[in-house]
Amino acid sequence: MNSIMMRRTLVLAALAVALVVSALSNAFAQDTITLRLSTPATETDQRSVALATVFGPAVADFATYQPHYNASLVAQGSELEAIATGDLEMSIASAQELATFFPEFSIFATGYVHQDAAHQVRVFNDPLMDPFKQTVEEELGVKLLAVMYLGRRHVNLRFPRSEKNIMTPEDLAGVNLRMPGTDAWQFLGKALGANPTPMAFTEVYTALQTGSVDGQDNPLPTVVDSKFFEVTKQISLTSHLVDLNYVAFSKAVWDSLTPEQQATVQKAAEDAAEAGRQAQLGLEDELVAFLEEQGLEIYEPDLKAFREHVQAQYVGTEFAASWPEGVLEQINALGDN
Ligand code: KDO
Repeated sequence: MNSIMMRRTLVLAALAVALVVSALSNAFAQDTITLRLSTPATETDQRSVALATVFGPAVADFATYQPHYNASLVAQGSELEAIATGDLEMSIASAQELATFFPEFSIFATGYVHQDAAHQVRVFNDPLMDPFKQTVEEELGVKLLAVMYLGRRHVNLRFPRSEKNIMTPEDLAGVNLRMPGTDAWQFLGKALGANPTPMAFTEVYTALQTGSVDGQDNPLPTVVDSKFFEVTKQISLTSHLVDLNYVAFSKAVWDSLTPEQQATVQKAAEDAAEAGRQAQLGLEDELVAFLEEQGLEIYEPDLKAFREHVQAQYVGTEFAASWPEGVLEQINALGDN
């Protein structure tokens, strides 16, 4: 090979190496995306802890997980819209919030439908969920990655049992019960027999302390984590909603990821949801004793009376009318009993 050919071969080889190096450097230099999450939950809430300790590290190669707690970045109930407009990438969404956009989601926010955490997982992973997920992706630009366990919601009041003994829905007549702001929540408050007051989660402690509300409803882990037990006297274990959240993720960001990165994000969300679920379940088992030590009276009401009354309130409502044919039966079939 003469010197000219030799030189040409060397130049082409150098170009090929440069091309590979630049391609590799681009791949590594790909901007790390920032995943801002906004939640009204505290930093110590088990769902927050699970996302920070499981999800964040799992995606760290290509994304920076950036949580904002106590609704410090986006007001509670406005997160989904913020994701849709590109002002947020993640949230711990509720079926009640989704129901403000898509009424059919109220089926997952209906009292006494989900039976327990495992039932929630079976429902979320069942094909019945596909049209719900698809609608949210196509119309809101939000991907629901996993279902999180918030816990069994109970009625938690400022009064001792001697003043207000909550055994049946009739006992809640006239009780000013704080419920989250959306229609599905307010309806649940009424279905329980109470007078619901809409209020953001971050205002609940002060409202209980000052007496501007008579009570609130949240699972035991939340009652402890947000210290509601300091300003309340009793918990009637109504279990009126085995409550859930969804790990909500920006579809636009999802579509910008490689298939490998998408698989990593999906698994990280599922692993975080499972870690948070086990933590919440563990707390629910042990917190009755802790709360009784704090002086709260904790007791089981007439669950049959509550279940029958609450479920009867949904019959014939616009919520029930929005439920796709047969879905409630499919959800019930996925339950244990
Ligand atoms: C609440 O405002 O009572 C609620 O429990 C509603 C849930 O959907 C969820 O928003 C939750 O607050 C927050 O995650 C704080 O725990």
